[in-house]
Amino acid sequence: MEDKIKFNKIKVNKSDYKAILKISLLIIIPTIIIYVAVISFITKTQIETNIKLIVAEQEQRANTINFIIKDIYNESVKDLLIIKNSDEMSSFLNNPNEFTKTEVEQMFYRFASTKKNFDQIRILNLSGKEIVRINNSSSSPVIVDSEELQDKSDNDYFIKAVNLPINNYYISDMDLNSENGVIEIPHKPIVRFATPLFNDDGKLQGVLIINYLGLDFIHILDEQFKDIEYDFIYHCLVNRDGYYLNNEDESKTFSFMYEDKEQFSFFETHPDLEEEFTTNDHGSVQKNDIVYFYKKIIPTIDILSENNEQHFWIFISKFNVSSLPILNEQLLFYLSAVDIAVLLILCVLIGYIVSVVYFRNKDREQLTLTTKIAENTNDAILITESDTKIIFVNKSFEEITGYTADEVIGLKTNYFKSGLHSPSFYSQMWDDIQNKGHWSGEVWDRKKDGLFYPKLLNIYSIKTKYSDKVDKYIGIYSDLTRIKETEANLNKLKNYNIETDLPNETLLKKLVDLSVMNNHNKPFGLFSFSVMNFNEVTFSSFGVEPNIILNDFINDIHTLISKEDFVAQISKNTFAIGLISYNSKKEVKSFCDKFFELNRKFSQKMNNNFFFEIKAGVSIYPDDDITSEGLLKSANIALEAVKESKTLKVLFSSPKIKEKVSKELKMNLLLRKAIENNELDVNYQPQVDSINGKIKGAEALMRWNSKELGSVSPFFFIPVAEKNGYIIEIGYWLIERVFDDYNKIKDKLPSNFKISINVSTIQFQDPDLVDKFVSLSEKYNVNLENFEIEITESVLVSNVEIVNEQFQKFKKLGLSIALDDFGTGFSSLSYLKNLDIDKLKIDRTFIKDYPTLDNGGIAKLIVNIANEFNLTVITEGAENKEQVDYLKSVGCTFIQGYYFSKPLCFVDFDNYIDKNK
Ligand code: G
Ligand code: G
Ligand code: MN
Repeated sequence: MEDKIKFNKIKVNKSDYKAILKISLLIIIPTIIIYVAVISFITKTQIETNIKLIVAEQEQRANTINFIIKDIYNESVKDLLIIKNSDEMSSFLNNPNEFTKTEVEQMFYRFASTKKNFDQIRILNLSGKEIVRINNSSSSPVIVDSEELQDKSDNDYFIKAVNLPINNYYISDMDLNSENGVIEIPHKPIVRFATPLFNDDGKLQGVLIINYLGLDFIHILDEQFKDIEYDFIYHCLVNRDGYYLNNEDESKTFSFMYEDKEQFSFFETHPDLEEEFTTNDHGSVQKNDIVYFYKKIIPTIDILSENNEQHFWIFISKFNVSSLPILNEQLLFYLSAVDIAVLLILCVLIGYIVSVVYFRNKDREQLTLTTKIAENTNDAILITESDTKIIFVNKSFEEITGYTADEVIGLKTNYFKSGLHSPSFYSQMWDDIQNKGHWSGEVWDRKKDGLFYPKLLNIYSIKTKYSDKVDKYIGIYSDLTRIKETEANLNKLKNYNIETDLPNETLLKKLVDLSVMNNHNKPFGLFSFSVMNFNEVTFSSFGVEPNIILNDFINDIHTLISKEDFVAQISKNTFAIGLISYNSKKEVKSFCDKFFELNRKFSQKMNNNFFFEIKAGVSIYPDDDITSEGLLKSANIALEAVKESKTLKVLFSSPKIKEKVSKELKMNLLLRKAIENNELDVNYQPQVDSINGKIKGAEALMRWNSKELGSVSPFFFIPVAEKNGYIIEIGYWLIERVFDDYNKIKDKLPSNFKISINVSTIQFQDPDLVDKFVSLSEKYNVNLENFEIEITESVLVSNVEIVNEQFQKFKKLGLSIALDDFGTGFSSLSYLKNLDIDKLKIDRTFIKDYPTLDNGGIAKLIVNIANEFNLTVITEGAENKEQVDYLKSVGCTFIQGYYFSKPLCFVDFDNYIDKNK
């Protein structure tokens, strides 16, 4: 109807601008404050996260550096021992003469030509004189002439090494090489690996020394940071005492070798950090705006020998918080130019919108109010412009007069004159309206069909807010002949549940719709709940009327809610609560807590005799829907979803839940019949020792061939089964089936053959699982040492001790334990250290892209880690020969993957074994 109202042109004056400015500022100032607050908050948290990320990145790189350097040390010690134990060396030591010496020199020569990092290989005699020496700094090794051999008896490494017992070795700190007592230029950082030499009679003959080119370590460091995107980070490597081994300022590197060394220590310039950096293994410190990360690089952990102190270097990263990329572009208050532009545009926009709304309202203010009233009254209402042209009539007007709005709008009011009143009657009427603003009296008019009728007429004149001129006239009148019906009784029948006197679904919807209308978009909740396992027989056997109990409970609910809220009954055991006064999801959540607390207390009050479980689904206006119908439906879907769960009591509706629920409900129903309908099956994927190609074991993989859905991947149905707890039952089914299958082929299998069974985290927590393994192994007479369980890292989330206790129970039975999908979860090394597992399964992700997109570094690293912790390691997902060869080369010989075989059904698996025995 409003669109039929025509507007006059409005005059604008100064006070309008003032009002607009005032309203605009009232909106703009808080907007700016909120914007600035939000941006600074976001930026601050961003900075904090960035710092954490950067520190984590540094740590990762430092770990890698450490890992690689340690590897080099291990290799070098091995080489030292190979040389020492060589036949040539032995002949020379037992029978030193020119011939055996030449043999040794030749052997050194060969060694040096393959090891470019060995700068020198030397033998020193008992008095510290070099007797054999290979220099390896030019393109090919050089056997040094005897005249050029030097006396090294004063050198630390000689003194340390010559005093070592047999089979021990000494590793020096890294410093610069010197020749004839002078530091060699250009600088050549060296680490010396030395071991004493004994002849077969156990007599000390001299010392073997390898000079390892330390530049290698420096390069590793540089390489780790060459491509890094954080170019504002400063890195350095210092030795135990804080002297620089590597520094962007090269003049400081190794300067401790010279006299003015104090200036070149990191700790000299950062004395407050020395204690922390030298005592802890790693960490980060923030001083003012500078963030430091440090980590000890310990190269020699495995190969410490007597008399050798623990070497360590310290890797240090340092950066200024203000140089973080996000901070670079800030102008003020953490705002960037873009933010300021956005703010300006926002201000202009607000100003514009305020003006538009202001001028619209100015004109419409009264009219909207009156039309609103007009729509909802039984009296006929007619509004005219100041010239008495009709601009609006309401429904009652149409009913009383028989004219439609379209027919009368635009006409003047005198069109309806009956002619029964004199002109003076009308002029008196207009005088009153002009002077007093109001006239009231009985008037006879004509309806459309021509009938005369009496009406009680009130006419008001309405002046504009901004001038004294009459703007509109409003006429209000009742048809005195109309009779009203009373609908009270009918109302009750239609809207209430007769037994409980609670509003029924119809009224619930009306009330919700009313709330939507009156609430001006304030959020509210609709809480639908079902009383489950409400066993009337039990109740009755106690001589109680079940309905009375339920009524009591409903009455108690009323103590939780306010006047605006209401409880309705949807069906016998399903109710809904309109949580109109709960204006956010958070508030509705707090209601849920109170509700279930009430439920618990109520059961207690009844001495737990009449316990009934309640499940609830919740929808929120306007997030889930804006109609009562939709809100109730959403809440009920959530209710259906929560009924499927064993543990959950309440669920909030969401589009995801809606979709998931409908899919899952279907899968749920079908899955429950899967065993019965013979739809489950087990496949076996061989696990192979790639060195000899022999099959060592197999992983049992569940398969579901649903009649309705086709073959469903475990990726989909395992989570559903985990959710409804059915995983336990199908898990038992699988174990039983695997035992049965195993018995059919066991005679062909080696005694150490293992079949691994995936155990989901939910199953793992099942208290009966251990007993079940025992009873099923007895039933099928299998030895559990031929089986393994695979768990994923999510099992490890709970307390390590509890998990280990559970592991012990499995291990006592003979089962071994493998950690599945390693590297994809939170792969914490500390877990590996503390957990009693037998095997690591490297996830497919770490080999699938080798060699095109991935150099296999992580797989190699994990193999090394596994070796370090003495774990068997198997990689899954190798699909081609290249990948298999690579895995072999890094020491992972157990492989499960398509290259050897896909998962096979039992018959095919049986054949595979025959072929690969
Ligand atoms: O074959 P593949 O698509 O088969 O298996 C997919 C995922 O399902 C794997 O992560 C595997 O661990 C898991 N899975 C396969 N069978 C079982 C089973 O019997 N129990 C559990 N818990 N997980 C399984
Ligand atoms: O339980 P787990 O996540 O380890 O399950 C192993 C999964 O890996 C199974 O789905 C199995 O089918 C799959 N798989 C095993 N080998 C290969 C392979 O070589 N290529 C691919 N694409 N998948 C594999
Ligand atoms: Mn697995």
